[in-house]
Amino acid sequence: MRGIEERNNIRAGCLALLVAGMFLSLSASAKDLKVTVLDADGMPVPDVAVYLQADKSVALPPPAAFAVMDQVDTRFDPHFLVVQSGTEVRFPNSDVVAHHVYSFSNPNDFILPLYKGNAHPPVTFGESGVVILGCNIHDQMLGYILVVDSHAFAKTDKTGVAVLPVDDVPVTSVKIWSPRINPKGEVLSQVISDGVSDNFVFRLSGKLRPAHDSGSGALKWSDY
Ligand SMILES: [Cu+2]
Repeated sequence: MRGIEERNNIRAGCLALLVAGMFLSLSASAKDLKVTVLDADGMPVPDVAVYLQADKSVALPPPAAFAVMDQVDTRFDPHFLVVQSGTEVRFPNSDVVAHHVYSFSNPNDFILPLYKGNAHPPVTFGESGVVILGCNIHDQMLGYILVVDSHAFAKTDKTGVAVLPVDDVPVTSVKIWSPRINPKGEVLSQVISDGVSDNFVFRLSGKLRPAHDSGSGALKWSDY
């Protein structure tokens, strides 16, 4: 009897997945905010940070307990991390070789001298801004942490879409950033007005930098 119930549950689950897939584009509830990033040709741009700028007078909910910027195959993994200001970021080195991780990005600069594994305590990033990561041993290693004064953030998926949950925290604008759009850290912004659309589209007019690891033309540490 139990087996039949389980099979029925599995069937119901599969059906739910199918339905969810069919209506994926409509899955954003009325409380969600959908942001689409397109390039100058109208093609979707993945891996763009999208976040809601809260009213400065409002205290944000506390950040997540921690985030992880790993090092795998002599690369930062993920290449690009978004965290709320005040978040502790762990920098494990999962490689066999040692790395010497650092950033010169003021005021979030730091150094983790040559290490493997979890030799160093986490780094807390207290100020918003772009933190450009490098390794003193491997010049090709380049990564980013975007620190935001925001509790609502995501990255666009391969369709160029990010869906952000909207709660009771008053927000004033929606912002985007990617090293492919502006390596130095300037963000693009659209004002959020009361009662307006929950769909925002950023159509980029400028030429995008090639994606990381895409070969010639991609940003390198030496570009900074
Ligand atoms: Cu290294």
